[in-house]
Order: sequence, then C-alpha cells, then structure tokens
Amino acid sequence: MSVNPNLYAELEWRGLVKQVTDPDLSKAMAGQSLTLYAGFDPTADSLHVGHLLPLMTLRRFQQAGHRSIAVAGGATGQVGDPSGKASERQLLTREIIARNVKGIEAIMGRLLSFDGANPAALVNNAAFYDGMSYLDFLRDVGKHFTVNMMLAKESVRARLEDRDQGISYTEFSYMLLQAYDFYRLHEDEGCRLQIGGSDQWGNITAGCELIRRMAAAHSRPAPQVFGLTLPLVLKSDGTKFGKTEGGAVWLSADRTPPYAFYQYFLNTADSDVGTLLRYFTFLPKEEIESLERSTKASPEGRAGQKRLAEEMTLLVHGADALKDAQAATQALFSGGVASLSASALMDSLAEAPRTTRPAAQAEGATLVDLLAETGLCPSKGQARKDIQAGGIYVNDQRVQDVAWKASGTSLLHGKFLVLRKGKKTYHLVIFG
Ligand code: 485
Repeated sequence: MSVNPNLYAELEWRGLVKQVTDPDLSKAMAGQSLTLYAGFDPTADSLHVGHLLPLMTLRRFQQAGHRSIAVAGGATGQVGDPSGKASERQLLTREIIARNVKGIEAIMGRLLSFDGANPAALVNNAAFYDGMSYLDFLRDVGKHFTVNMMLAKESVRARLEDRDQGISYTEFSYMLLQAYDFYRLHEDEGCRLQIGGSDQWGNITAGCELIRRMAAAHSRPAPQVFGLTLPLVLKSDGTKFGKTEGGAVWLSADRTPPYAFYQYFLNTADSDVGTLLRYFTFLPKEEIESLERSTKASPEGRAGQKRLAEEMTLLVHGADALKDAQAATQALFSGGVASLSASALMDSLAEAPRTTRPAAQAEGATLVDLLAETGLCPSKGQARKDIQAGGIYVNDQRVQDVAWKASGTSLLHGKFLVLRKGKKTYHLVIFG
C-alpha cells in the first residue's frame, strides 16, 4: 500500500499537531509506511469523546497507508497514570480492569479497521509482563532511568509541590511502564511513533529515551523514533469539551444514547464549529471551509453543526442510530413527540429532568399541580398565569385551559406526559 505523502501537512492544517519530538517526522512519514501507536487505559468500560482525537488520528494514519496499533492498558491500568491528575487514583480490581478492557476494545474495533489491505492492530500491554519478574524489570528497564529525570517530569513535579496529595511509588513508576511499551512495540512491531494527548508528553519522551538507551546498552546505533502530541480540545466559552451536566459524553450507546451524542455536537457554538469539523471529521478542506463560510454568513442555518453531528454520529454509532437521532430531533423541533417510539422518546429527553409517579395517579392529575410539583413553574399561581399566557405545552400541544387534567388518552405509550414551558424547557413525567 502506498503512503499519502501529504498527511503531515493535513494534520497541521487540521490543528492536530501540538508538539513533536523531532522535526524530521514529516519527512519520515512522507516516504514510507510508519508503524505508530496510541495507548488507552481501561479506567471505565467505555471511552469518551476525550479519547476520540487520538483514536481518529490513528484512523487518519491508517487511511494514509501507515500501520496503526491501539494499545489497551491491561497492565498500565493496574497502576494508574498520574499525568494531569491532581490526586492519587483509586486502584481498580483486576476483574473490573478485565471487563473494562473488553469494553474499550469493542469501541476501538468500531473506529479502526482490523481487516482489509492495511489492518490496524490491537495489543493488550498486559502481555508484555508475562513471565517478567519485578527484579527483571528493575534491572533491565529501571536502570535506564535516573530518579532525577523522573522527578523533573511535569506529572510528578505537580504532585511533589502539593504536600497534601503527594504521589505513591506505584504511580511514580507509571512512566517506566509506558516507556517499556514503546520499547517493546519498537522491538516486536517496528513501531517508531507514539501519539497521545498533550498530557502524555512526559511518558512519550520517556519511551523515546528508553529505546535509545537500550540500543546504546547493546552497542547498537540509536534508532530514530518519534513522539507527537495532539492538542487539548478547548471550547471558546471556557467550559470543558465533552462534558454535559449529566457527566462525560461517552462513545458507548448505553452510557450516552446516540440521540444525546448527536445533540451534543448539534449544540456546538458557532465559534467552535470550524475547529471541531477539522479535528473530528474526515471531510476535505474545501468542504470544511465552505461550511465555515456558511456559519459566518447564515449562522441560523446551523449547516456546520448539522454536518458535524451527522458525521460523528455516523462514525461512532452507525447509520441506523444516526437516522433515529435525526428523526427524534426533527420530531422535537417540529412539535411531534407523540410520533416517537417509547425508547426514542426516552432518549430524546435523556437530558431533561424527569419525575416518576405511581400509575394510579395519572387519571385526573391537574396540569397546574404537575407544573408546580415538577418545578417547571415556581408556584401554582404562576402555573395558571403561564398556561393562560400560552407558554405551556403537553405532549407538544399548547394547553390554555387552566382546568386541564390528565386522562388515559393523554398519556403517550400509556405512561408518559411530556411537559414543556416555552420553547425548550422540558420535563418528563412517567406514570408507573
Ligand atoms: O503504552 C501506553 C500505555 C497506556 C497509555 C498510553 C500508552 C495510556 C495513557 N497513559 C493515558 O493515561 N491516557 C489517557 C487515558 O487512557 O484515558 C488519555 C490521555 C489523553 C489521550 C487519550 O488517553 O489523557 O491525552 O492520550 C488517548
């Protein structure tokens, strides 16, 4: 398979290059297929959008003819990376780690292709420690690191300065494990580049260093290996990318339903949409620039946001989930919650507050009481005023009768009432 010589320039255009260990990387990538890797620790049973940039960058390399390896941290996950963490991590049990590895591998499988002409590879770094003793590790790996150099790493320094937190010997050793991974992948697979988020710089450079020192120890010429870090995704309003009030935006459908995932990207600010299209889509430059122009000229059309949400939902959840998410969006937008299936309704209101009531209370429940009890209106008096003013909707139908009561026929799927105040404030009442 021939290599796309323009990949490095494209990564730069997309804003994906934060730091490189060696400016020769662009040359090394242009002429030949390079083997590269990124590692992911199994801290949860799913990955989240924060992992998407490195994953998709692996995919970009794969598509350009390079060989991408995704490492699942079955070993490193047992220790815990202190990088970017203000306090010591809680150790996970081995059972949980094993379960989490399965979960993250499934997601990697969706984003990278493991078959075809240029398959990606999946490696669990637990395999690197089979048959290795603690003494072997100290003698063969630890000997190449000075504590002086380890103390100078940002991840360690930050924790040394904080006397209340400190850092355990376990987490202090983490960089050696990640460095050893790069060394092993270099030996076994000819891997010459490691990529990761910018918090990974210290671990990545430790790996490059170990590879050189191991070569020197065996009187071999120093191999040319590289590290590249990707930027932290920042939003222009200063809030954290990938976080909602309900927590992180995950890549597995059972943690973040495709509808909520789609909505998250659909709600991107105009000032961020260009950046996210460059980072997260495979759309060509011309198309992204044209979407950026549309956003400037007619922001109300939300062309960039729609395309972004569409591309990302398709990539992460597939075509059927995208279709459902679009249908649910359309229904909510045009006032048609009544047309949604029960599960699409629950998904589309996943972010809305909800109240559960015994089924027996449905018949005769008054709208005024419901509005006050769910907190949609601050009092019954205000609820009456809001109803009369025409600002209250039940199942997307405006209700202006202050005496409105629920009955069997007003419930969707026999149990839901969708209350709405104004354009966007929803509350889901579930009877039963
Ligand atoms: O050989 C390796 C073994 C493990 C790792 C990397 C190489 C994982 C790494 N130490 C880590 O903690 N990564 C984070 C994770 O797993 O959640 C995040 C980084 C982020 C980005 C993302 O992984 O914080 O910058 O690299 C892929």
